[in-house]
Amino acid sequence: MNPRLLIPCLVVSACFQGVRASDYPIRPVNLSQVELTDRFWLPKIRTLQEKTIHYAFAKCESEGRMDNFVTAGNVLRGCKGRTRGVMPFDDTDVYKTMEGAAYSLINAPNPALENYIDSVISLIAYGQEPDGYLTTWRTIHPSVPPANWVGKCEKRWDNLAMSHELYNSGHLFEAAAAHFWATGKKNFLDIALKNADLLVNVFGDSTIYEVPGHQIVETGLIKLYQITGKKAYWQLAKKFLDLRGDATHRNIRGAYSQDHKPVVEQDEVVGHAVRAVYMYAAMTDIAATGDEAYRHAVFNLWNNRVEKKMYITGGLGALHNGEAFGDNYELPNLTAYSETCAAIGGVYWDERMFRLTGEAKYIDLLERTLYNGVISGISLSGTEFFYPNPLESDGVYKFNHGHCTRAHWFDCSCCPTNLIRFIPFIPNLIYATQEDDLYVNLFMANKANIALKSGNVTIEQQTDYPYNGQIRILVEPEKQQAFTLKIRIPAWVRNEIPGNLYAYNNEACPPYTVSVNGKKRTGTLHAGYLELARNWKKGDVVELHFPMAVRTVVANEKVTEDAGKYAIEYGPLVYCMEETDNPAGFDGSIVPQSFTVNWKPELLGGINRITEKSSEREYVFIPYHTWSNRGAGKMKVFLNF
Ligand code: FUB
Ligand code: ZN
Repeated sequence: MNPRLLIPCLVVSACFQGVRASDYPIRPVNLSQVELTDRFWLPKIRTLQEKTIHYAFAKCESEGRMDNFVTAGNVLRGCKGRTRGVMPFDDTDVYKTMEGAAYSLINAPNPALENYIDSVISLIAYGQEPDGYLTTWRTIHPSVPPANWVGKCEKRWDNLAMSHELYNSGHLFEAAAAHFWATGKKNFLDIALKNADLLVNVFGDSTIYEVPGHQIVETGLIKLYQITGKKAYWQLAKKFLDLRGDATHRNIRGAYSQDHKPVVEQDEVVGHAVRAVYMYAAMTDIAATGDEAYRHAVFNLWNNRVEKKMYITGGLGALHNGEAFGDNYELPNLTAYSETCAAIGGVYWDERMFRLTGEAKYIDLLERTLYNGVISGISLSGTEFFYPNPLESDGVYKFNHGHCTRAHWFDCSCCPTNLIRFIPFIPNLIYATQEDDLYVNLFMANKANIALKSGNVTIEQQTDYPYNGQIRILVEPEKQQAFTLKIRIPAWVRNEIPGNLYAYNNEACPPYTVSVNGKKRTGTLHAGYLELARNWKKGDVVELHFPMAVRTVVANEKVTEDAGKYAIEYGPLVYCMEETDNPAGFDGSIVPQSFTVNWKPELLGGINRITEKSSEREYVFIPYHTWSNRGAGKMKVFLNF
């Protein structure tokens, strides 16, 4: 970090508020209430806090992303200047890093980082036009975009398909909302509100019918509405959504832009994958306000995603060409795009679908994506990244934007900064509440203070999940109180995978067990949850045992790419085979006969290594998310029978 950027900080009051109660029936338990102690997740979050955030801010400085705000401010004050960087959305890398840094402050207070963020906020304010407009490259020189593909943007909003002006606004809103929730300070939020008010004035009641080129302004506006209660923000978000596919007012752009028909009629996930999932998340926000047409559409879209277009890792978007979804069942392995940002967007969407419905299947998919297709995007060191996340590598093809292994950064660094934005937010996904129902959605060691209608309760999880399936939940209500603990019994424990695209095909995991204070409990699941309703008292203990077994998985026969192949899973983790562990016999068939699981604390940060000993040789498998931490080489998830 550059000390030149440091300015004195104001007093912090952590006031993480979450969303308005009225939007969704179920509320998340905010990460400010959760103290993580987990052996799997805490080191990842710490690495991000201690290394990745600083690394990304330094990149934003050295590559001119910070300077662009200063140059824009100078131009506004009569100087001349030119944009540094190559993307019209370079501003968003600053915003996304700020968002992750803000979330990180909640559980890891860091005055130096907070001062630094404040100094960046002052730069951003300096580069904002007096009426609230904020896209630095256009302020600096509207006819000189940072890349030729952006095209002419002499007038504001004239070329929304390419200019990324509204994408810049969207990430600004998301980051400013996070910063306000994390710190209680309004300095960043004020910049965002000024920009949002400009958008409302320009697009609100106007006859401009164009839609954002890259969605995210919609969820960003809704977050500002959740903070301020200003309905105009919500209305503009809905207007942007409703305008898609509206052929009466303009030339619609087609399926690539999710603009081929009205969103409420869309039933297939199509086009640019990141834009699509951000849009489906926003549509779910609208559905949560009681709009039946939106509700119907998000169910259809989600079903299409899990039944026809999802990688086993939860990854989304099969094609490099256009960073887009392929046709139904088109899921190549070697050339899979599966962009890290799309997986993160998928998690944001799933979390909303859960809060809309209370159904565990959305968290089942969220978990699959989180443990596989999201964290594959970042190296164990925290400073190397995947943009695409293929399911196979020949060790030669440069799938990762010019690299055949992880890269330190990209000209378009959307994925590294999206990981920064998302990973510190993960503790927000563990629990949720609805009156006196307490959902336990994810399993990681932590202690949380949770407010229920009947009173406050402390929940402590002791577990080594996903290394094993043993979980102890200590329940400490303030007083003896009646509530229902809704424990998600993961799909993998029930020998199921959401959608019918993939299926387990070897011997099932043994049945799970649950006990309360040592007494075995059984019961039918409701929407994927085991419901434990009782008068809870201090010292109550719930013990879960989810037996893990090495499972083989086959894809639906319509996925031609995976015909005659199988993948390996253990608990929530998808496994893969890397050449470095298997220098001989990598390309041959492997008969899945007998697997052994061994805990290897020294390998890849600590993993359960799986071996299969066929008659000829031993094969070694590692968790998919840990591949490519030992240099370039071949890798595959799907193996030949
Ligand atoms: O256009 C902004 C971001 O860059 C997209 O979300 C990514 O897919 C990459 O194209
Ligand atoms: Zn990306």
